[in-house]
Amino acid sequence: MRLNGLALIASAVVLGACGGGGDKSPGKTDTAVNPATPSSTAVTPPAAGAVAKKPATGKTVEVKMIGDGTTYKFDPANITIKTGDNIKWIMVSGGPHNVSFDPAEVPAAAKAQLSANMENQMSELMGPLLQNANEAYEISFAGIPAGTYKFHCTPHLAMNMVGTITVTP
Ligand SMILES: [Cu+2]
Repeated sequence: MRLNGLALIASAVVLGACGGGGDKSPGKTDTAVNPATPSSTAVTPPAAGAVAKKPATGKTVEVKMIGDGTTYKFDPANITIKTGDNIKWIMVSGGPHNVSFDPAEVPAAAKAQLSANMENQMSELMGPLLQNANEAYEISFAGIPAGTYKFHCTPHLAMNMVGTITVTP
C-alpha cells in the first residue's frame, strides 16, 4: 500500500513538471491584448452632479485649536471671511481636535461645495483628527455662498469647542 501511494505521488510530480516546463516562452503574447485597454481606462468620468474642489483665491485666516484639560476652544472662535478665502486650523494643544460642520445646519446650497473643499473627511463634513502640535487643516471657502456656518470639534463638542464662520460676498 505504501509503495503504491508513493508511486502515485511520484508520477504526479513528474507529470506536473512536464506540463509546466515547455509553455512559458511566449510571454509576449500578453501585450497583444493592450489595444483593447485604452477604451476601458477612458470610461471613468466623474459621477453626475459631482462638485470639484475649488482652491482658495483670497487670504488665509489662521485659527488655533487649544485645550488645557479643562477648557477647549478655537481662537478666534468667530471668523469673518469672504467667499474665496481660506481658513487654516492649527493644532496647538489638548488634541486631538478637528473641524466639523453639522450636515443638518449647513444650507443645502453650500453643502456640496463645502464637502468638495474638505479633504480627508472622517464622515460627512467631519474633518480629520489633528493629533500633534502644528498639524494643520485647511478649508477653501471658494464657491461657498455668503452665510453663517457653525463649526465644532467633534472630540470636544461637549466641552463647547465651537466656532462660527461668517462668509460675506
Ligand atoms: Cu478639540
